[in-house]
Amino acid sequence: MEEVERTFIMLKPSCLDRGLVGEIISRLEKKGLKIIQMKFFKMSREMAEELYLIHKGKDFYEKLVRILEGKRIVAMVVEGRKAIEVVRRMIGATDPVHAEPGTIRGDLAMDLTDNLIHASDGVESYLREYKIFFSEDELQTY
Ligand code: 3AN
Repeated sequence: MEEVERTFIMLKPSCLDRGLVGEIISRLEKKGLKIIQMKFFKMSREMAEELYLIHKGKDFYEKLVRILEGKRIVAMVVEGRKAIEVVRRMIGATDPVHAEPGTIRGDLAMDLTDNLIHASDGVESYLREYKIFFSEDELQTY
C-alpha cells in the first residue's frame, strides 16, 4: 500500500472513566486503520512529562500532567495510508468547542484540557512518543 505510516494514540483516563474506549476503537477500525499494538498503562508522572515535553512551562501544563498522573490510559499504535493526518482529522480540533461534529472530540468531549484523546501530530512526534510506551520488538507485525 502507498504512503503507509504509523501513528501513536493515547486514550486519556476520561475515556476509561466514561466507557468510551470501545466507541473510539470502533471508529478507528471502521475507518480502516489497523491496530498494530495496544496496551493499558498506569501513567507515571515521568511518562506524562515526557509525552507533553513541548508544553512544559505553559500555564495549562501542570493541569495536563495531573489529568494523567497515576491514572490508567490506553496506548496504541495504528497503521494506514497517511495515518497521522487521518487520525488528526478524525480527532478534531484541540478545543472540543471548535471540533467539528463527526470528529471524536466534536461528538464526545467538552473539556479543553481533558479532551479524551491524544495523537501524534507528525512523524517526529510519533517516533518520540511511541518509544515512551512500546519497544521496537512489540511493534513487529506477525
Ligand atoms: P492536541 O492534543 O490537539 O495535539 P496540543 O498538542 O496543542 O493539542 O496540546 C496537548 C494537550 O494540551 C491537549 N490535548 C489539551 O489536553 C491540552 N491543551 C492544549 N491547549 C490547551 C489550553 N489552551 N488550555 C488547556 N489545555 C490545553
